Amino acid sequence: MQRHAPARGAKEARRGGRRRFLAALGAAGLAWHRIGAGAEAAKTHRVVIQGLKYQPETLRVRRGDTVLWVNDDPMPHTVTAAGHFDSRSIDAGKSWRYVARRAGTYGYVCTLHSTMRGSLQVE
Ligand SMILES: [Cu+2]
Repeated sequence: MQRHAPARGAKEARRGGRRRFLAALGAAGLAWHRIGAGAEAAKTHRVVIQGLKYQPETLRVRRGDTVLWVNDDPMPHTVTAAGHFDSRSIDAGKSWRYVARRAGTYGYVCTLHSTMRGSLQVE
């Protein structure tokens, strides 16, 4: 039993250290949030689907940003870049979000309406 006392002490010390580490991490996170509020913070971009068109047709985002396609048409559409991303059917009034993780230019189409084309540029 006596052997457990120092062990518990060490464990508590470790726990204390961990608490301090987490507190430091929290402070750093807050600082980062403040600095990043302008240029670096991930953004959400909106593309409205209306009148059989993606608006805007071409969108440029940064890696980590989210793109939200909102279907304002009375029929379903898709956002499909073969081999990269595919919303599948987005019903009227619904939306689909995609987090752009890889840099590149991705042309996409609506598989239900061949005239609908858009482009997502990820930097
Ligand atoms: Cu469509």
